[in-house]
Amino acid sequence: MDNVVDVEKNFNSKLEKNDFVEPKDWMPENYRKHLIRQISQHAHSEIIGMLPEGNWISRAPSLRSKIVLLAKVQDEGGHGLYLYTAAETLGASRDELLGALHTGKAKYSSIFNYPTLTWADIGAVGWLVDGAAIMNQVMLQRTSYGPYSRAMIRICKEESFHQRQGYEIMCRLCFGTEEQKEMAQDALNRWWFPTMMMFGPPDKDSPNSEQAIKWRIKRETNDELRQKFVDRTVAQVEFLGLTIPDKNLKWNETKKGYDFSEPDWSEFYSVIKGNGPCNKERLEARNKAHSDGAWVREAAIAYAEKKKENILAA
Ligand code: BYC
Repeated sequence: MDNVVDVEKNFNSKLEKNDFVEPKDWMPENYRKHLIRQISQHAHSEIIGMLPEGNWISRAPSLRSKIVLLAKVQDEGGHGLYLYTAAETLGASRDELLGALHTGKAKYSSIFNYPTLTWADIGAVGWLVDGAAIMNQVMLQRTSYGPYSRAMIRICKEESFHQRQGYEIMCRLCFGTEEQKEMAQDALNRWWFPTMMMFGPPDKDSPNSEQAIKWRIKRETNDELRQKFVDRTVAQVEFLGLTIPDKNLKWNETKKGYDFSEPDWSEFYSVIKGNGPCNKERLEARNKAHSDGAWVREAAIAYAEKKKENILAA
């Protein structure tokens, strides 16, 4: 058997060479725990993220928009499944992970604790929230853990479609009537700062970033990604003829990027502690969906057992 020094050397050399760490490879216990935390939070975000958008499936303004939204929400469920499966390769069980979500022990993205009040919010979520998610996930395609990276490659392809779905809604509203444009501006006003919070606290207050970068789990920091997001989004806002609700937003020629205001971090910490506008509602809906779906899980297990019996009997 390889000794500890050898396996650790092998692990470090994989990181140096930008090779993937795979489930059967030796890895430090804290690397494994860090990944389970991040991947499972990500999976929870995907399935909780189905709720604010699912809220509008029955009220979408046309058959076309209903079909597109339905497809998007189903994709999010699929993303959750890839990610739970990736976390399972690290030895965490699905029941354990879902248990932590359902009891409120596990975190999921702060953004999904805000309500979707109008159809324009569905546009803003697709455009801004999926846009921010892609910004983060593009770097995660190059994360050091193989199963997470592969899940991300597929997820990113689907997220690009989601971002366009949102931007298309915003275009229709902004080039429609005056009232529609006002609705779009109102949605932008409410979603801008919560979207900025999605990237996590500033680097100086981010306890996990430094180690995550060393292990190449994260390839860019929270602040770097937030800056990239703002720089890319401003032109999209200008095209729509809308205004970003930040009076400090200004092009900075020296840094070749925009200066902008920090979100209210006390609001962020309050939301992730469970005190956002919709935390309670989201957890109740998730718990209900889980218990309502118990018969499906039981039926799937019974079917798999029967199939196994038939194979053994053949
Ligand atoms: N919300 O040290 P930090 C999506 C927590 S959804 C809640 O910087 P890290 C989508 C953080 O967990 C996108 N909690 O942490 C789905 C940590 O707490 P713990 C989801 C947050 O991990 C449907 C503490 O704050 N994407 O795609 O280095 C429809 C300190 O933070 C948040 C992912 O999950 C937050 N916003 O960096 C549409 C991507 N931010 O665990 C779209 C994968 C921070 O120590 N995750 N916290 O108790 C990541 O890249 C990183 O985990 C984060 C945070 C950038 C989110």
